[in-house]
Amino acid sequence: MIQAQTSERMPPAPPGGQGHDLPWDELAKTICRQGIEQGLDLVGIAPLRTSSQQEALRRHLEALSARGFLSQFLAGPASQHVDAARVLPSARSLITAAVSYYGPTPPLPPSPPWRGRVARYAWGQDYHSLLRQQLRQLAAELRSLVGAAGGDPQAVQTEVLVDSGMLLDRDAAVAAGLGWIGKNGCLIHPRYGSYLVLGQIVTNLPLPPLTSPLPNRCGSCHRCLDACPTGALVEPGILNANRCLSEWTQRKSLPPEAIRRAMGNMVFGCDICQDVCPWNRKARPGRNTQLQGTDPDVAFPRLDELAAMTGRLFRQRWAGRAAGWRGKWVLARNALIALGNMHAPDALGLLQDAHHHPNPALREAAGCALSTATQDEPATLPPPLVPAAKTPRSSALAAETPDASKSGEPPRCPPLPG
Ligand code: B12
Ligand code: SF4
Ligand code: SF4
Repeated sequence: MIQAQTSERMPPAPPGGQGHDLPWDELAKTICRQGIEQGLDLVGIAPLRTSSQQEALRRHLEALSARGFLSQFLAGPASQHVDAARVLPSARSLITAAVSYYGPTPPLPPSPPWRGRVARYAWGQDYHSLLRQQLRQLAAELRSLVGAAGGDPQAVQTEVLVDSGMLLDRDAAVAAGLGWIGKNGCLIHPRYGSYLVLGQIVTNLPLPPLTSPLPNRCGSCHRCLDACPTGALVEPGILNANRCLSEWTQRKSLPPEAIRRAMGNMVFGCDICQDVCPWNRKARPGRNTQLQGTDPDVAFPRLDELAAMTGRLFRQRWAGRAAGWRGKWVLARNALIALGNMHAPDALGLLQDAHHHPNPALREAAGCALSTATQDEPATLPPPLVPAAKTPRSSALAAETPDASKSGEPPRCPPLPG
């Protein structure tokens, strides 16, 4: 739990403002409380990285880049992602927030018809719009608070970031004491687990941090490293995005065969390294129920429908969710791959039709899926979702998880180039 601690009064005032005497400590506590009242699950204040910390992160990112581990979705040079002043030149602190998308799992419909699997963070409403809206509201509250404390609200500068191509949201969340980076690379909070989405407000107010960073509590556990079907978690906390199923289900280029096989029935994102994590087994559900999907046709979509999706179905079901951002063809392509992996006999006709589809990406995927479906044994599917468990928190890390990696070991990919 985040606990407020006393800190020094922080001079100087925001540039151009009149508020050099403002009680920054009080303001920091009040704004965090207001964020919680407004519906955010966790709110904290992060100091800006010092120049030596920036340098360390830049070197870390460059080393990952040199190993080919960075995501295609993190564009731009490493230096772009380390310095908040590139986003807001007057930046003095970050208000960081997390919202949980954890909730009940919709019932898995019987299969066939063949069902795919979508990562949990895409089951509900698109988190970007919800979190941005909540953070903008919080930024407006901040202005009012400064005004009420005798400062100049006009001098308050803010930039809201959610999943931006600029700063790293996990980095800010760690610095604000919202959690630690687990061996699966995700930010984990002791109560909420890791099914969290993150955002931040960069501001010119010198707000002091209210808590220190949390210690890493992974202990000797390594379930996520063992469960990842592609070996993408190359070291604790280090992800090779070039091997990650989440990355490949979102790229527009066709995944290599080893990745396609490892996808099993996954059609968007991947939750395996989170589903096996003991910290998620007793995670507290989030308060923003809009982020928790209840529709089994979204969490476990019919693959035949997805593969032959109309524009109308895409707009109705997917466009307002995180799974829609790469467009209709990427989801349809993933559904074709999944149908091939599942050796669905009644899907062969659909794959053959798709092999003549006007879209070359779908033609190519259908060709590959046909060859998988007709030549090989069915792919072992990734472990099923681990239900919210009864393991007591105190012994969660020590207890053995009765997860599916025991009953059906997921396939490991042969080495990939790079
Ligand atoms: C590109 C991207 C991806 C890529 C690559 C992810 C990666 N780990 O490299 C792909 C598509 C694979 C991906 C997958 C997922 N993502 Co994503 N992704 C992003 C994005 C846009 C950038 C992240 C990135 O590339 N960072 C670079 C890597 C190297 O750093 P990092 O992971 O951010 O974390 C830190 C560690 O590397 C740490 N560190 C570790 N060792 C060391 C050593 C030194 C010396 C230093 C200085 C630092 C350091 O430093 C970094 C900062 O603290 C962020 C949004 C954002 N703008 O931050 C979301 C984000 C990280 N993703 C998010 C989510 C929800 C997911 C998925 C769970 C979605 C899913 N179910 O499929 C998976 C999780 C996969 C996993 N195990 O990490 C959330 C994270 C939630 C959480 N609890 O952590 C974010 C923050 C989006 C959001 N705003 O909520 N994602
Ligand atoms: S388990 Fe899935 S999301 Fe996690 S690192 Fe492996 S492939 Fe990526
Ligand atoms: S599965 Fe275990 S090692 Fe992996 S993030 Fe969770 S606690 Fe840490």
